[in-house]
Amino acid sequence: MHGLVIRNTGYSYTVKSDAGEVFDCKVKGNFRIRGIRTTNPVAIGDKVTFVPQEVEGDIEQARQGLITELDDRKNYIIRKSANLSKQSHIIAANVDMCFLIVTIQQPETPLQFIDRFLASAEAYSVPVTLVFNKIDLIDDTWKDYLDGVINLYETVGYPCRRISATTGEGVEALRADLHGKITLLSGNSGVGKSTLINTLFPHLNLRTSEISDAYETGKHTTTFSEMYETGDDGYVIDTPGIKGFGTFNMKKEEVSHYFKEIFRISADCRFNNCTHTHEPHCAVREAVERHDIAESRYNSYLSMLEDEKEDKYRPAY
Ligand SMILES: Nc1nc2c(ncn2[C@@H]2O[C@H](COP(=O)(O)OP(=O)(O)OP(=O)(O)O)[C@@H](O)[C@H]2O)c(=O)[nH]1
Ligand SMILES: [Mg+2]
Ligand SMILES: [Zn+2]
Repeated sequence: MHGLVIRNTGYSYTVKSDAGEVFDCKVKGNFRIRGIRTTNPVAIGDKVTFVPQEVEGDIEQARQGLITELDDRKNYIIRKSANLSKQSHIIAANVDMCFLIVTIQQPETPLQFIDRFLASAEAYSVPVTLVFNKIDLIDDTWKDYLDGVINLYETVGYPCRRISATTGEGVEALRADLHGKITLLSGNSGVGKSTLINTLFPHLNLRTSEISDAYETGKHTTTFSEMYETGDDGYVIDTPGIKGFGTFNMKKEEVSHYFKEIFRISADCRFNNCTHTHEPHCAVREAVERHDIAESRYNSYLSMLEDEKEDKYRPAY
């Protein structure tokens, strides 16, 4: 049989067959995907072939199956796994677009985290919308900063939205984007991914919890990924919050291709293999000096070049 992985609990996968039946599947013993070492050989959004298993006795038990094959992926979002530095984690496969949920306060999302996520999505040309949540918490001191960050990413070429998942402000405007699409929601823990899904689809009633007072960080409330039908042939994928975003398997010379504005300007560098670090007549560094390229974006770019040198995962991102 053939189906779609709609839930990943870490040790089993829920697969919805093409006929609409749901199976609880394991992955066949030594099943490995081509060359990539991942903590999850099968990811949410994967299309798979599976063999239904007979479960003796208990007819109440969920239907079971064994995943034997994985369809080629249209795309995937991958990051370096937090504790196993040589391993990667596929956040989701075959998505049409991403909402990266970010907050300026409670918790504060580092710009470098945003840039790393954007670059990884760019590798497969997956469109990303930056959804700035918790705007109800923004006071005068933070308003200018929020405006500046939004201006930065809109200038680079990413749509930005301002919402409050709790008051509902701006949320309805997102619904049209979701229409007929598979949308991945990602971001740090506590930014309000599950709350946003609840506001859009109240019947789902997903678990959420307050961020910790002491550290203003999320509590990793969502522990596995799940896809929910939006009722118009679309799905939203809720995922566990991620702390850092180590990039995975990116060639040094590719990194600049994934920063839209750096890539555009690099056409004017004197050397066509310019790494924009030390070379003379580097149009990118000149643009940084003129403030045509934001220093934060350039620093993120440099940090990703460093990633490729180091094996270690650095949790600061
Ligand atoms: N003030 C305010 N609080 C919000 C908003 N959106 C979410 N929250 C609160 O933020 C906390 C965390 O929300 P969650 O939806 O659990 O966050 P999450 O991104 O799903 O977190 P993980 O599942 O841990 O990755 C909850 O207490 C929410 O009520 C918002 O727009 N404004
Ligand atoms: Mg959650
Ligand atoms: Zn250059």
